[in-house]
Amino acid sequence: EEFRERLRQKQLAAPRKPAATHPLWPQIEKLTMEQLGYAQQGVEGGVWQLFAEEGEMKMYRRELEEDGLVVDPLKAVHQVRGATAHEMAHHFWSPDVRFEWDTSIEQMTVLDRISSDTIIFLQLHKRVWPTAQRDALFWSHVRKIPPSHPANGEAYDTWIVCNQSTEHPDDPKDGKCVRVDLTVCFVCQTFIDPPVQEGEEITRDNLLTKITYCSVVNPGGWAPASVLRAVYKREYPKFLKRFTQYVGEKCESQPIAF
Ligand code: 18C
Repeated sequence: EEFRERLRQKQLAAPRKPAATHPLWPQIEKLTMEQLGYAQQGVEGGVWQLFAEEGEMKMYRRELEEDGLVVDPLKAVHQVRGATAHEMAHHFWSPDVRFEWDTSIEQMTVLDRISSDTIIFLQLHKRVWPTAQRDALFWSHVRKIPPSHPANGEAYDTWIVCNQSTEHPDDPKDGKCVRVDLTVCFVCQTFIDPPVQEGEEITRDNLLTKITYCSVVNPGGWAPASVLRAVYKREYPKFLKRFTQYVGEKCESQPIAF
């Protein structure tokens, strides 16, 4: 009993530890800032090809193979009304709601809580015929980016979630799956549009959030290029549409969380 209580106290205390003391921290810090810069680069210049478009949502990819495996980098942009960057980022990061919007998942385990903003996930993804089932083990970090030049026309705030494959001692390593290697970032910026007069209250009708989603997923083992590119083309638009609709509906009736 005493042991259990001590364990419980330890688990309760764990999320309060600052992530900065964790050995993964330098990597998390570096990748998060790199990915932010990468997400903020435009898609002009001819390397990105548009493959899906619906309303404000535009998805681009670059055909790329590594050791004979398709790893096509993806960059998607979208704009949605009625929810903030913080609300979007929170729902993308939180394990509590993942099954509400990510339909590519069969199982999800929180392997570790490094801090209140960083979690290590193990996810089992749905199998795609005729290839082996995939899983992913990655850290996921969420943070608010302080404004660099708080000026007119600039974003009200910016949030980022960054996911990257890693290793963990609690990895069951049962070898039943092929492990993918992923780097994903989800960047959101809130704009107050239309703007409000001084002293006037901001409502959900004044919220416009611009989203950029970037990913590079190495399938980790054999998968026919044609199947993979077909899954890619179908699943990414489905994900971003479903996710943004989900957050919009969920937040509609709640007070705005900046
Ligand atoms: O970013 C997303 N979700 C996050 C939280 O879950 C996180 C997860 C990323 C998962 C990356 C993909 C893992 C492999 C998936 C296998 C295929 C499942 C398809 C299911 C179809 C019924 O960052 C949102 C993720 C949206 C997922 C879109 C699917 C991406 C496919 C990309 C190619 C995957 C290569 C390996 C698959 C081999 C099978 C042909």
